[in-house]
Amino acid sequence: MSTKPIITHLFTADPSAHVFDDRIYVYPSHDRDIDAQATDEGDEYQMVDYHVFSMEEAFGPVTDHGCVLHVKDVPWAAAKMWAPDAAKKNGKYYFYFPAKDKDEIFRIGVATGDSPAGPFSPQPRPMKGSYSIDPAVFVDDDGQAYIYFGGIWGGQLQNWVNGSFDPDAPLPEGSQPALSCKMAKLTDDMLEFGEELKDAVILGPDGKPVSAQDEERRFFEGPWMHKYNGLYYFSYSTGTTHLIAYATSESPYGPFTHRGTILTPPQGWTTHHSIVEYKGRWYLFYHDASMSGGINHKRSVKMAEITYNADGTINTIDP
Ligand code: FUB
Repeated sequence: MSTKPIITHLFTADPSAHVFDDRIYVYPSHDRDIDAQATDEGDEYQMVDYHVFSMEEAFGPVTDHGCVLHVKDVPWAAAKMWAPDAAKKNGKYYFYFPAKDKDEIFRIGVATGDSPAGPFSPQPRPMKGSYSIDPAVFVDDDGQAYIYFGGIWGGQLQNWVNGSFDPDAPLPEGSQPALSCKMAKLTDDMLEFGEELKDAVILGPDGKPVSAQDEERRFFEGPWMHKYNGLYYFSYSTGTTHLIAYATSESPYGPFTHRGTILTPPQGWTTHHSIVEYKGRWYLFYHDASMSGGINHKRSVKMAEITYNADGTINTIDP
């Protein structure tokens, strides 16, 4: 496993990796090299644009394709261009990103392009009914695309439990069921939710939805979906316990049974990942704050190979 950042000329985080046209493309957040005060709302993460990166060989040289989208080009967005993702359908590329709108509410936008390396042109409005952060789009073998998204605390997921934005909504506590990541099919044109949003429920060892106090298993932010041997793997950050955990299901809708930890805490507060298959091997992309000496909002993307056991469990990586 490599312990070095794969991108060293910029600070980058939240890497979403995909194989398009026989190359690995990485769609990360672009952390800024600025001084900023950390808050529970994540006010230190003041990103304004995105770059796309690609590589021909795992752990090989990385090409920076430059800035592919800037907040000033998105009519509805004002700030905090956080963790993005990308997808391909019918030869077109779709770039999904969260940003705060002019009322300081997170929404999810889509931008489209003809190349996986961008640039991407944003839709004039965010996805209808979208909120919170960290979109992850999974295209199943039959071509149907699904979006998973959400993040608690600064990601505002807790502010939407009654269908509209409530700035004072409390988080569930103790033995109450934890908040779930949201998910839905996408429309055929990939631009909107194709059905009512649903909960991606995670079940604990007792077969019941995990509770808010189960901070080693409950969803915090940074969802990802991949399929291995016909099984759907839903993985995510546990936030306060800094793990990348995973849970599996026979269906992209879940419920997902918690199976373990993919990545133990890296340096820095946040942890965020993606998983991709390339040339028959599976890779984890993640970030840490080692290149900045531990500054939480100056992170760097890394990669590692992951391996599966015969029972479908993933061997834990200790960064
Ligand atoms: O990069 C900003 C936020 O930090 C992301 O949206 C979260 O997943 C966390 O990594």
